[in-house]
Amino acid sequence: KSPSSSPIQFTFGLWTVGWAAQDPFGRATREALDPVESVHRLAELGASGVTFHDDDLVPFGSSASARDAVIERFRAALAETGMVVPMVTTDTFSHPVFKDGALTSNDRGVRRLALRKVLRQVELGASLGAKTFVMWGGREGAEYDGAKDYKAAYDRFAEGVDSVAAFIKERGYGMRIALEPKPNEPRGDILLPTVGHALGFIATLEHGDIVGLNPEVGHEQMAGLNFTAGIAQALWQGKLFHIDLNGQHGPRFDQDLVFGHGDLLSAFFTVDLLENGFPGGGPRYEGPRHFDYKPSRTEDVEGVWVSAAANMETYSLLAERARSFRADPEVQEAMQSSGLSELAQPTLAEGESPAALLETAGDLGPEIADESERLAARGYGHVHLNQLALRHVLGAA
Ligand code: GLT
Ligand code: MN
Ligand code: MN
Ligand code: MN
Repeated sequence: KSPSSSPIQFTFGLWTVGWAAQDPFGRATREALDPVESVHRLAELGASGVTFHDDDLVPFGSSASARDAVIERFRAALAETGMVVPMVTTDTFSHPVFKDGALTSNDRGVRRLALRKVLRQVELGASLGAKTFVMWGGREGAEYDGAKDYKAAYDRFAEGVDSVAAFIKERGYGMRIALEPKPNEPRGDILLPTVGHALGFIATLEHGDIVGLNPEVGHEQMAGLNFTAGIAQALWQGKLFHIDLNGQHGPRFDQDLVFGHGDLLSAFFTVDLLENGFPGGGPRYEGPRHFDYKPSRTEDVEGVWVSAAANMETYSLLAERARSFRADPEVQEAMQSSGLSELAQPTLAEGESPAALLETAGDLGPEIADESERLAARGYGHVHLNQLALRHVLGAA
């Protein structure tokens, strides 16, 4: 049961354990970590890979030779530990130059600089074997509706993402882009605030075939949305390219808690979907189980590693609970009476047209009232099914 004996592929952003815990009200409570040390410590804890922003690894503004040296040392740590880099991303939000956005800044010079920064990180990611390129538009947005031409902003956002996608294809990197939605923070309102907005946006792109999503638990919950339902739709549309797992207590500032330390039952159903798939089969998530959390400001450096391990332990425990849930005959019976398998059946019969349904299925007058009465009498037993889930989560089944 220990995380290190688990076959599940766990990955962490270097910026997660490496967060020095500065917040808007106070300075850092910990020293910055050496990325090489993070690689070693995470490997010892049982993780299989790390992810990073350009500036997490190579300090912003480094010379070419300094950059090469840092990358060389990092590659050696990867080789020594067997850790992989399945995803990389770009910091287009920290430097003051991005205060009005990166790919959607009102200033064209900023947009061109941002695009260069992103493309250079695509090159580095490809050289390290990354298969996913995350784009989180944290500064793409506004505080005031009058300060942004939203139509032009979406034009520029689409131009930016399509340019990166075209570059990836041209170079033959075989990489896919994963957009990460977030409703607000650091901007008052961020463009592509939710999974749904992002899916709609991707459908308009020229190179949308290699663009999907990197949904984060807390970001959907900040918008009051159901994370499991959101990733389920992304999966259904073949767009769940990557995932950011963490914890959040509903709509408030971004908490980035340990996975499962927010809404535990929601975390259970997320793991159940990721590990066991849809009850009736369908597309599965094959990517790494990636944690994007922040070790709380109260923790010292040892607490950082305790919290990193907690993410993997929680996921593994829930994966085990989700297995026992699906295998329980009582659960299977409850799923049956809930009608889960009936939903897989197409509503129209094979070859039946909507017009034929209208003609043959009977009168819509008094008869539909009787028919509806009969259908409405059914109890679905969804509460019983949910209670069984809760018993499994609590280890009481
Ligand atoms: C930043 C943000 C995260 C994103 C990262 C990728 S950066 O920490 O809060 O949600 O996933 O850019
Ligand atoms: Mn977050
Ligand atoms: Mn994230
Ligand atoms: Mn984050």
